Amino acid sequence: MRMNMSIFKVKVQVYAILMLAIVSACDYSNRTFLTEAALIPVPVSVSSSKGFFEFSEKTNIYLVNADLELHRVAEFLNDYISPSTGFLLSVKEVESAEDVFGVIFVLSDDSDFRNEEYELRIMPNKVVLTSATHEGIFRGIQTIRQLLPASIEKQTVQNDKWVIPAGVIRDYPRFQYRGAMLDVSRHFFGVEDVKRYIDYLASIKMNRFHMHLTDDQGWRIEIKSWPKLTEIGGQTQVGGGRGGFYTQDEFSEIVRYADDRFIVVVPEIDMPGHTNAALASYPELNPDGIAPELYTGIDVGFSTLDTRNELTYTFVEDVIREIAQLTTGDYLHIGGDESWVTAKEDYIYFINRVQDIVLKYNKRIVGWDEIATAELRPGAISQFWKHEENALKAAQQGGSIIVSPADRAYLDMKYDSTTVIGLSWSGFIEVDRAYEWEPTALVEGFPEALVYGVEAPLWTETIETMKDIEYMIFPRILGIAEIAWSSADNRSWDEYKFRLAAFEKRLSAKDVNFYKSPLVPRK
Ligand code: TNX
Repeated sequence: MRMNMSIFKVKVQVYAILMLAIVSACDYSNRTFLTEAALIPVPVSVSSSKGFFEFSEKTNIYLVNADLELHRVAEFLNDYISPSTGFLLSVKEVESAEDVFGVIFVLSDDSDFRNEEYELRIMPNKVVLTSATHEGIFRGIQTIRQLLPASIEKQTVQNDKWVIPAGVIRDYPRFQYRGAMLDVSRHFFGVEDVKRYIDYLASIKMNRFHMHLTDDQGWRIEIKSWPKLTEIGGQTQVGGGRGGFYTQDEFSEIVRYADDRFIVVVPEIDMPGHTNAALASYPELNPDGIAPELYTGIDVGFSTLDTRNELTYTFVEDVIREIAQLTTGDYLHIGGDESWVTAKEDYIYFINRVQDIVLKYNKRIVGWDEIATAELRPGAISQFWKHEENALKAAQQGGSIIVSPADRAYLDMKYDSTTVIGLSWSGFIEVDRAYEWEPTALVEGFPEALVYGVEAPLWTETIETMKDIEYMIFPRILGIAEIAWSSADNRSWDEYKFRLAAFEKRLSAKDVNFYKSPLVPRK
């Protein structure tokens, strides 16, 4: 009997160990190998070796081939880790990575590196991050940040061991355009909120920030030649609240903040529809000379600029000129969606003329997929959100597309029927649905080479606060970032969901509000 009991005990122990092994095989939180780190987006290649690198207050950051810009980029590592570690790493210039121990950033002239590509070699005595560009170093710093324990995201000093597992990561993006949009018209969000949004994009290696600056409910960017756009058109928002707008100085501050993080701002002036705020500001833009009331509801498709009035083009050119001067990036987004009260031929006439104005100011045209019903000008990019026939029309004209499928990538859609905020016109989008799709396979017959990138839009009819923003974007935006960055064969939901479970600890440590999906296997 005694004998049997002890065999039984041993069996129980063996089962317990086995169970533990199975459970922990799915738990990324205490991983000791680099290949098991819960990185999002998942890198192109990762290999593990023995040991760890440990950060301490004595760790230095060494720069090889330093310039001012590399110094600036290096300080991001301090910015990210100082609050929780209490360390302020000194930054020093050296000739080579050979004889020093610590964190080493190498700006390499190796032409084998693609744009944004980086290599991270982690050894027990040094971490060497190499790239041919400052941008690549910046992306690599995001990886270092994610390799540290989740508590690195806390804003007070933590008593933790700041170790990262040894090995090598080689990494570069799949798509050139990896972005998210924020609608600041339906509800206005101030500069601090926008900066926070930009920080979120930077942390997951996104490089484009699309700002939906104008719509029926509000004009949010100061235009010096047409001041009433914001004086009147910026006064309110959905629900009748205070609204607001960015002065040109504030907008420039946003552009600079994004540039500093290697994120290009894509400004959108939506036209000829979605223009009630402009029409309410200037009676002369209306065919009958009478301004409509400001609008605080959430209907779409009821407003249009007068496409056959020359004053409209004076207005559009003034706006485009000022916006073009304020932005450092290549793009100018002209909207073009849901112009349901513009006659088809007027719409085409308008989009063609506006494209020429954009080109006159040396910007690249971007517009919602409807713009492909007009004659796309060279370099024009159509943003596929809904109409497959428009994506194909763009391709026939040699135009590339950014993919933002409304039933996969729209961050304003409810997760399920119980989600309190959000819309559901394109269905519910659970976290797996936002992750399990392939950008080049959305439209049958669409040439893969013309897919320029991936973007997740956040429309804000029902989104009023930063906490609301966080709840709708997290965690779905992580999946979109991975689709945009990582190679298709490195992705599967069944593996990703465990990385997501680990990543949630980072979001919690950062005090980010997020949707706790029942599909995520947290413990
Ligand atoms: C459609 S997507 C719109 C927006 C709305 C959004 C709400 C697109 C190009 N237009 O005006 O805000 O649906 O989900």
